Amino acid sequence: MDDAVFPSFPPGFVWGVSTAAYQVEGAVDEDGRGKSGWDAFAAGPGRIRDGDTATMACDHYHRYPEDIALMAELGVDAYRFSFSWPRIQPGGAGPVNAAGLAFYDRLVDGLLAAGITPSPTLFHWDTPLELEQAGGWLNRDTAERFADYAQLLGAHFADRIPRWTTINEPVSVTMLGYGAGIHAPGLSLGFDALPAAHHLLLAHGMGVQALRSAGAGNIGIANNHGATWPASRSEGDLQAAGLYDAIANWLFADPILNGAYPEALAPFLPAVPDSDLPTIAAPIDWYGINSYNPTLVGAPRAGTGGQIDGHALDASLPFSLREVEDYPRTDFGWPVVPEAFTELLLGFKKRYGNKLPPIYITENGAAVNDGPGPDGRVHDQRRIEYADAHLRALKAAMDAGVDVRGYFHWSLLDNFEWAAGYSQRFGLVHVDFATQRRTPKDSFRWFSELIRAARDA
Ligand code: GBH
Repeated sequence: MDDAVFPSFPPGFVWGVSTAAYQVEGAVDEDGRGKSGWDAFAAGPGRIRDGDTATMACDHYHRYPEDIALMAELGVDAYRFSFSWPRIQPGGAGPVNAAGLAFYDRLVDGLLAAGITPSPTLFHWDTPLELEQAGGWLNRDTAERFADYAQLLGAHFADRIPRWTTINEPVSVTMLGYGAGIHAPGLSLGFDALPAAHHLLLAHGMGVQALRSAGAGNIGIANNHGATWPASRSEGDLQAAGLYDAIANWLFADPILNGAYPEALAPFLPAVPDSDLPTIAAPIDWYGINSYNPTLVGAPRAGTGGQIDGHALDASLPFSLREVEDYPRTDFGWPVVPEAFTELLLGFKKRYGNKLPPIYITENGAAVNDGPGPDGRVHDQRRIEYADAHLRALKAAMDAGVDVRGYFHWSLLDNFEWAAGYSQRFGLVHVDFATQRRTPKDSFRWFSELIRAARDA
């Protein structure tokens, strides 16, 4: 912890850690799990750094008791994991796969026995392959299938699960999966990916309704957000940054919190039935924000759309992503800008006012790739600095009136970082992927002390 006294958080503030099924479970061929679009995508050549796959990942499917014990030692109140849809419904529809569901029974019961609140997400990107092959999120039917899946999980777990998240980051699925071809299913449709955004939002709203009808409550979504900074005050840069901001942030928040799409996107959005908007705006109990860094955006440049994590973007886009300069960077190259986190949260309060439900930070963290040193310990000081600064920035926003109820660090474990494979480590716990040995890092001890101090305060 920093020398400065750590700010106090309100009593009952929820401290947690996050993971996602495809990134940690492994066991992709066990107990009747169906394939997901990510299995197919990762198997293709050149998709994942070093040709990595999630076949084994952290073997959380078998090692969850050890991982629950680590969380108990860490002292978190809650664990945000995700259900694997193809484990529950192998083809994305129809009857439940009992053996797959039984894994989550064991996980949920183990968490409850350890005094940790299960806080699952229904969908964190592992679309059942059969649905993907039928068009995936470009196909409206996928939202209907998602509602069935939500209903089934709600009915099974309502009495044991007190906090639910529908979907993780529709923006990343839309932009990285269908827009830029960096994630599954690997389509590069540019603006033609926007129907996927609508169907993901529709699935969220239908999922909220299905969960409630099944008796489940305390429901939110986890949306990725980051401040958008224009590259300069020039007209062209301001305009491009405004458009990017509308797409990356408000496209995914306005329909949920405000019942309408941003005006600026009208020229790009598909025609949709009027009745979809009230469904998307189905009342939620809280709003989840995943946030890592701000993005610098400028007018298009000849020949380049800029890049995301080393992947080139299409030069025909009406904006180009630039590098935020003059700040430290994580090992992933992402800028470390805590004040942009405060700015983002204040921006939400300003944009939605009283319509903004309580917020949970459902993800925040940093890729810091240090491994065990000669002393066997992992001195990931830069992760501690990142988390410390972002928690202070969060507290600053709370002091300015933003109602934030909890913070989930991404992640408990080093894990399968999508297109970056195992090259980027976000865990409080180091994982040696050859042996599956877990080593709590210095940040684990830091976070654990912080949680205990916050609780005693
Ligand atoms: C989260 O994604 C994921 O939920 C999690 O699974 C992942 O491991 C973690 O963060 C760390 O990466 O989407 O085109 O508008 C955050 C990934 C990537 C989301 C960049 C926002 C911005 C560009 N972020 N993305 S775009």
